[in-house]
Amino acid sequence: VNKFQIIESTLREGEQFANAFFSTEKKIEIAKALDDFGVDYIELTSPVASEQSRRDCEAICKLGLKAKILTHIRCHMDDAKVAVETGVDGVDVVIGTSKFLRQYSHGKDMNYIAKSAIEVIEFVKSKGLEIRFSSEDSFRSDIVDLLNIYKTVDKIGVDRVGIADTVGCANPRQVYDLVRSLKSVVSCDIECHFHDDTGCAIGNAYSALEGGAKLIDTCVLGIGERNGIVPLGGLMARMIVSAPEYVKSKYNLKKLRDLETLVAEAVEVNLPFNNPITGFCAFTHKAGIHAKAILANPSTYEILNPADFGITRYIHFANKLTGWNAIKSRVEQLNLQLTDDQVKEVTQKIKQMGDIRPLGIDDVDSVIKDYHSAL
Ligand code: HCA
Ligand code: CU
Repeated sequence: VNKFQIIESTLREGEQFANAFFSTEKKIEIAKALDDFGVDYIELTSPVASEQSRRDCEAICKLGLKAKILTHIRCHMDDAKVAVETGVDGVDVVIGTSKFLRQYSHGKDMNYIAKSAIEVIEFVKSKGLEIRFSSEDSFRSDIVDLLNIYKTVDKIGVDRVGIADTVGCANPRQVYDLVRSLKSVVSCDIECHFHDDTGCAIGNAYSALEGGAKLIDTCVLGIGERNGIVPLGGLMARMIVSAPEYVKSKYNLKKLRDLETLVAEAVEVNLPFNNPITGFCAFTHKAGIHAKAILANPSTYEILNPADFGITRYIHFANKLTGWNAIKSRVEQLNLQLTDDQVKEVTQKIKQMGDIRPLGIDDVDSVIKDYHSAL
């Protein structure tokens, strides 16, 4: 779990998000922001997808970023020949192995898949580039077929093999089991790609790392095909708890909010209210009992420290669930002097008002000030 790496796919999987349309300038801006954040790899849309995709791929390769640049292609020599000319550091190759994809998508059998995989891998390696081989829809593929093809590509020297939960059907236990089985038959690194159709993407990513995978595919805000994949920020939240020193030293966490805002604006969505770390209320404490404990020691009700992400916590005191400790802290912020008994009395007035209607900060402040000046 400790030394995981990130393959950031906002500029590949993320382009498959319903709302995504990235201009060349926007892609460059996002690539630079991802690089500043410290992701290990940036994966780009296939250069054969469109003429613009090819030019953008070349342009991003020329930026001289610290992150390694990958492109993502079908397991086909036509694609591979174009990919190796773009200037990328490596190529991610994928082919469907489930019965669905073999029947309704490319119509090829496992022998054909193995043959074309070997041809493409040997070609990309001969150009001195990194190469990953992945099976699409791995969790609905025959396990014997899967392990055989991975064994074959491992023998000819791929850098990584990938598992993809293309339809988001997998659960954490299945992920753990598949990664363990795969680990017992290959010696290369294992990368995992999880869609979030059933809400398991981050949990699955964590299970994969526990099982011995090394790399996780992410997108900023989790954007991607349908409802997307593992979100970069959510994975950071999970991993800073599990491997705090590694995550804090490796990733520029204070840039997360700007990075998410950049992508949210580019694809015209809001930051989700319940987003880990950057959701508007992610560090807002409301109930009186919580507020009291947070004021005494934030760890009582916080597993993440907002300061690690350059964010401040907020004690929500303008509501009927408030308590006198939260109001006392507001009284101090207002620079007023009240005894504890007086604070308790004014708190009752605020709670009564909060039973009748939603309160704003102004409402609470004027109750406090009126009470104070009537003393
Ligand atoms: C798709 C392909 C993919 C590929 C994942 C990978 C998937 O758009 O269907 O290369 O590992 O989810 O299977 O994104
Ligand atoms: Cu995908």
